[in-house]
Amino acid sequence: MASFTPTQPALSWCIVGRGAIGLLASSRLQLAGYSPRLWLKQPEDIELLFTDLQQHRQQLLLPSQPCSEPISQLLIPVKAYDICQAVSQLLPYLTDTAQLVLCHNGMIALESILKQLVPGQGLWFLSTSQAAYKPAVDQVVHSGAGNSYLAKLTAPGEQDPGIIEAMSAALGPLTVVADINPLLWQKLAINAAINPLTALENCPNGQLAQRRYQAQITALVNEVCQVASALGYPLDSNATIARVLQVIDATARNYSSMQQDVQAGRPTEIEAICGYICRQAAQLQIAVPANLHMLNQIRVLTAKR
Ligand code: KPL
Repeated sequence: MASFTPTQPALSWCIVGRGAIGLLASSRLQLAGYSPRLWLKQPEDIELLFTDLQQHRQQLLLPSQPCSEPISQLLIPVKAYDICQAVSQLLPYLTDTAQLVLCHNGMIALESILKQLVPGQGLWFLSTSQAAYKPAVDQVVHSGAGNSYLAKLTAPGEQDPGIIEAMSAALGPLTVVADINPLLWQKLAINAAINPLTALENCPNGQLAQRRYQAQITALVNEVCQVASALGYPLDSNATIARVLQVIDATARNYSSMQQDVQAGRPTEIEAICGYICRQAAQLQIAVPANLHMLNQIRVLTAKR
């Protein structure tokens, strides 16, 4: 079992929560020589069985972040609806030059986070298609090879190369981009097409390759492309549908995060995905019936549970 030894501040990372992507990132960081520490509701060190893409299993010990130590590098791979609370809770522990990396599905109001930071602190966004799941609370499996995109949302700074290197180790292969918005809209289209449908059908992503889902997927994606384009992020419908089908194929045996949330009785990210699309569309006076239908269906399904 790999054990924790305190190292240089540049190698220490605080990771929020115990979600599958956070545990994947923590495991990969530790195996690359970093010192990841978990920020949990109930602080405890976690013994974790990590299975990598080659089915190689390793037992790791992930320590919890001590409240007494300031945090200079923070990865926040939590659900969209938990981010603001997580940031507010961690603010008192952040150094004046702390770097925060958000990583979530859907869209949130970033302004509310930006205005809580002091000028030396940096905010980043990482969008990933790496797939992971937790077969048990103390296990994480890296189940699908994806890639990640990273953008800095605040002004460039001295620590940037270190952050890029760490995030490559955590969730790479990594591409650094200047503007994350076009990628966020593409990811939003993928999540709007796959997540609610798989949650409603209670099926793995691969089932959506069947012909009977084609019309719904096309309608969902067309609407997202229309809204994105109206907001200044041109998104081609055919190319985006092709990308959705690629993701369905590449993650055929995986269950989407929303399917897993619904099955586990957890809140879903529907408000940050179809809800966000509907709100933007309403302001632009664009009709998005397919996304509205998904939003309402998931609301009904989760209210029942
Ligand atoms: O991001 C995903 C999710 O499940 O949230 C996809 C890409 C749909 C993979 O399952």
